[in-house]
Order: sequence, then structure tokens, then C-alpha cells
Amino acid sequence: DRLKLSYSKRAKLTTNSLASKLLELMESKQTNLCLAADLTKMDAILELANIAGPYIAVLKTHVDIIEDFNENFILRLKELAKQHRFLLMEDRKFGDIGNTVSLQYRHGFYKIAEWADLITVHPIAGASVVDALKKSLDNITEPRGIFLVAEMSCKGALTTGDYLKNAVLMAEEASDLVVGFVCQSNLSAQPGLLQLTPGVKLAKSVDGLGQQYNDPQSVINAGADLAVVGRGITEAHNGYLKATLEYKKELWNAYEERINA
Ligand code: S5P
Repeated sequence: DRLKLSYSKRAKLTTNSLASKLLELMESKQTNLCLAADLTKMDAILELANIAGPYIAVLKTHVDIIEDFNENFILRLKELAKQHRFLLMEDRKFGDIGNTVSLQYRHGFYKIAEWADLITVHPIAGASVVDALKKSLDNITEPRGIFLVAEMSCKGALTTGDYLKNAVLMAEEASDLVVGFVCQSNLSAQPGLLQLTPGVKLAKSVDGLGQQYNDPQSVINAGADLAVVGRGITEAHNGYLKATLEYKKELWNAYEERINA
């Protein structure tokens, strides 16, 4: 059972070197927190990354919401990632045909493939999308990984039934570029794949725009290996550091209870 295995044991069961590195760093930093740094100014994100960095496994960005973006942002973010040992995930949710997603991944303003360790991809267009993304990694020497968005957290999401089932199958059968999937409940027994679950806040709630939140313990019990917290930290009244530490502790305790139960 995937849920009973420690991250360090699972690090030996992946088919992707980045997935192993991620699981090992989670174990050594004792964190399964993925911070969604959804702020619109470069300096604000960098400040958040510097404060939270030592306590998170992954920093997740939406670079297209940054108003003053330039290449310097990526350089500074990569420095912080190295210093504090976290991975970078660009939550681009690629969702087009293979040729288009590979252009979007490699080219354009953001050149995501050059700096993002991890990306998110909608499985809507089928398995060929993963192959196309893999092909477009020519000359990129660092390891890369994909999370397939199997199920969304928001109310009324269409990611149900056969779509959800096939999305998980696609992750299980995909090439070694796929390191896991984004979903809300335990859908795969495969120990080498990671479950990333967004929609996490200290108390079960909603945001008025469709987002639905569950608390850290329920999310970990529902199979999350990495829990995504955004506004729970970025809008916390007690400041970034205290909020980050609070989520880190709750999530890690829930994980330890899960593997020891
Ligand atoms: O189903 C999903 C998938 C993702 S990746 N639901 C989500 O909320 N996300 C992302 O997680 C979303 O784009 C945002 O960056 C983060 C949740 O942020 P929060 O502020 O609601 O915690």
C-alpha cells in the first residue's frame, strides 16, 4: 500500500530521478508542503520564497500572473531554490495538442523548460502530449517532471468518472517523465507516483470562487504526498513564517501518523 510506505522507501521505487530527489528532499527536510506563491510582483514572491524556502519541498508558481516579470526573477528564484533546497514547479496546466504544448514549454516569453523542475499538464489531449513534451526537452540536461492534472479541486469540476479514471491510468502508463498526478483522493497504488493535492487550509472552507478547502490531516489521509497551500500562507494574519511552520507541522504529523497507523 502506497500510503503506508515512507517517502524515503518510495524514493527507491520511482522511474524518474527527479521524483526520487523530491521524495528524498521531503524526507530530509521533513516537509510535504508545496507552497503556491500566487503573488503578482517579483519581489513579493522572492521574499516569500526566502522566508518559506527552508520549510517547503516545492515552490509552485504561475509566472503569467507576475506584472513586472523579467529574466532576473528566474535567476534569483533558482538561487533561492538551491540555497534552501526546494524544487520549482510552474503550474502552467498545459492543455493543447503535442506540437503546441511543446512550443509553449520551450519557447515564448517564459521558456519554462529551461528553469522549471516540474510542470502541470492536463491529460485532456491524450498520452501523446507527454511524448511531445518529452521530445521538446532536447539539450535540457537537468531532470524534469510532469504532474498530470487528473482531478480539480473546485466545485463542479468536470474531472470525474471515466476522465478521472483514464487520467490516472495515463499517469501509471506514461513515460518516466510523469512523476505523479494532481487529485483529491487516493486513486493509485503505484508507490513511485506522487499525489499532489491542492485545496488545503487549516479549516475546511470555500473561497467564494469555486475553490474547496480541506484540512491538512484529511488531505494527507486522502492520499496526498504533497499538499499545496496558497492563500492559507500568503494571506495568513500571523505572517509567512508562522503560517508556513504551522502548515508544515500539521502536514508532516499527518504523514507520520499515516505511515505508522
Ligand atoms: O485542482 C486544482 C489544481 C491546482 S494545481 N486546484 C488548485 O487550486 N490548483 C492550484 O493550487 C491553483 O492554481 C492555485 O495555485 C493553488 C491553490 O491556491 P489556494 O490559494 O487556493 O490555496
